[in-house]
Order: sequence, then structure tokens, then C-alpha cells
Amino acid sequence: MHISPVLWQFLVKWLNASALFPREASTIAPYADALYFFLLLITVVGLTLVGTLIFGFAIRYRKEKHPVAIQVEGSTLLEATWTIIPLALFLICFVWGALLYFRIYNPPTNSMNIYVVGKQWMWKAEHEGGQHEINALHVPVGKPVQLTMISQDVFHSFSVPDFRIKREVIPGRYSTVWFQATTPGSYHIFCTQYCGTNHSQMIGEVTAMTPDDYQKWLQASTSGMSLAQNGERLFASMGCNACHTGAAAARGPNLAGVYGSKLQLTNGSEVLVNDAYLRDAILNPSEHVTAGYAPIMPTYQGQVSEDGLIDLVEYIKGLQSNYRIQQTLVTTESDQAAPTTPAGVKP
Ligand code: HEC
Ligand SMILES: [Cu+2]
Repeated sequence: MHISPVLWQFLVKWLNASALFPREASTIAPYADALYFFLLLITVVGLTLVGTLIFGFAIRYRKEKHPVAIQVEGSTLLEATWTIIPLALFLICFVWGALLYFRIYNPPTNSMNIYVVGKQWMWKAEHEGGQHEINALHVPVGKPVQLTMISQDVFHSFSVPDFRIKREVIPGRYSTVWFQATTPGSYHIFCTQYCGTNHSQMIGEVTAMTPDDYQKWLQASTSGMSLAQNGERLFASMGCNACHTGAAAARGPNLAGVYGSKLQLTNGSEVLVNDAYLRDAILNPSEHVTAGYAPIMPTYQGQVSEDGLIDLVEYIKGLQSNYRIQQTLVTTESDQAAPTTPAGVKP
């Protein structure tokens, strides 16, 4: 991705080499930097202009030359000029910034998803195939990667300066950020929200790899169970399938295909079912009761960890119309394998 003339490349390389500036390692980075340099440029021009005028006027209109002050009545032309030019500059910054904001915060539809759980004081990444890593994140280059992030305790903020991304990681709510790495290598992860004693140690490393290497890494780090498979187990061991059997007469609605659909609620509103809604439906079921059903679903607040919730969400997301068959298979299988550890806690 190049928006950059030779001069630009030269400037960035030079700043980078003199340790003044992070590398540009994502597709967004040159765009973020372009706005940054533009702001820097108009600031320097403004500073020079104002500074020169102050010094120039101080010398030119000093007391020895002009002992008596003259009343100046103003100039419409001058005032209009110093109003319209800055206004235009600020509007350019606003529109440019807004366009960049949408580009940065709207992940492309073909992006792959990785979950990130932040807690005092570490980052945990969970890949869809069930690979877990701590203070590390492996990603392929040339592919948009979306991070769905949540905190287990206080506010954190996930930041990779080389990718020019940064987003708050909040307890109780999923937030997302995305990037597309351009160059294989390793890049620093920071927590950029002061989060307690060891905040400064809440760091890690993104390893951007060629797609082939990434596949190899996935294979080598597999735990044998994908997130959805873990979720399927939990779904059975926590008794969700007692009500969500998939049958029409069941006490709970069929969850197959519910992800991405619009649900009609008893209070008359309509909601889009996304990751955040699924998570909330499990923790606060009485807050949004699906039309046509009694509010009998118990809350699972405090009974399932963020990891467990991610597994359940991944499982429900993947449920297609063959849900019922899948479900019967799972029930028998995992009744024997019911974990003795609290739900969602992985060894
Ligand atoms: C006692 C029966 C019962 C149990 C147990 C139960 N649910 Fe529910 N669930 C319901 C009912 C009834 C609704 C619809 C009314 C509502 O929204 O509260 C529902 C709604 C939902 C929804 C919202 C989507 C929709 O189509 O309405 C999700 C997601 C969900 N349940 C997941 C789960 C999960 C995951 C578990 C286990 C951790 C679980 N449920 C356990 C009865 C149950
Ligand atoms: Cu933190």
C-alpha cells in the first residue's frame, strides 16, 4: 500500500532510523501518518507566522519609533482572511480525520477474527481454532485481522504503534479493532491505559508471518479443540441444551442461524444479534426477552469466565440449520466428559 512519494518515504525512513517514529507496518499506517504530518506542517507554518509577526511588530512598532499609540479601526478584509483560512484548515482536518476514523474502525467483511482478553496484567489471545497465547499474537500478513476484545477486570487499552492502532478494552463489553500487517516481523504491544501497579509490564509482541508460516504455526500450536468445540461442551455441561434443544416445542428458542439475524423482543424493539448481544443474552437474559418466549432463562452472571463466554459465543455463531443433529450428538458425548472445573476455566 503506497500513498507515498519519494520524499515521504525518505522522511519516514529517516525518522524511523533516528528512533523518533515507529515503523509503518500496517496498511493504515501511511494514512494515519499522512494526516499526522499534515497537522505537523500546518502547526509549524502557523507557529512560524505568528512568531515572526510578534517579533516583527515588536521591533517595528517599538516605543522609540511610535511614542503615541494609534487607534486602528480594523479591516474587514483582514479579519475575513484570518477567519476563513483557519476555518478551511480545520474543516479539512475534520473531514480527513473522520474519513480516516471510518477506515480504521470498520473492519473489512473478509477479516478473520481473533479474541483478546485483557486482565491485570496480561493479554491473552484466542484464535478460532482454539490456539491460545499470552502476551503474544501471531497473525498472517496481507490479511485483515479483526480483534474482538474484552477485559476481565479494569479498563485496558490495546495498542500496536507500528500498526497505528489503539482501542480501549473494557470490562463487560466487546470492543473491536482491525489491522492488516504488511511486513513480516515482530511488533510491540502496549497497554495504553494506566491499569494498576504492573501496567508498564502489560506488554507483548505481535508476530506477523507469511500466510504459510502462519498456517504452520496454527498447526503446531493447536490444542485439539476449537473455540466452538469448547463452547459446544460448555453448552451441554451448563445445561443450556435443556431448554435450547432446537425443537419447535422447546422452552428456549432454536439458536441455529440466530447470529446476524434481527430478533423481535417482547418490549417491541428489534435487535441485531452480534457477538455483544449473544454475550449479553447469556448474562442478562431478563433485560431483552425474545418475543414469544417466557422470561425463564436464568442469568449466568458470575458462573462463566470471559473465556467461557467467548467459547459459547463462537459455538452459537457457528450454529447452522443442522443444529439439532449436532446437539443430540454432543449431549451424549459430553455428559460423560462433564468437566469438574468451574465452567469456562481452562487448565
Ligand atoms: C430454563 C431454560 C433456559 C436455559 C437453561 C437457557 N436458556 Fe437461553 N433462553 C431461554 C429462553 C426462554 C429464551 C428466550 C427468552 C429470553 O430472551 O429470555 C432464551 C434466550 C437465549 C438467547 C437469546 C437469543 C434468542 O434467540 O432468544 C441466547 C443467546 C441464549 N438463550 C443462550 C443460552 C445459553 C448459552 C445458555 C446456557 C449457558 C442458555 N441460554 C440457557 C431459555 C433458557
Ligand atoms: Cu492494562
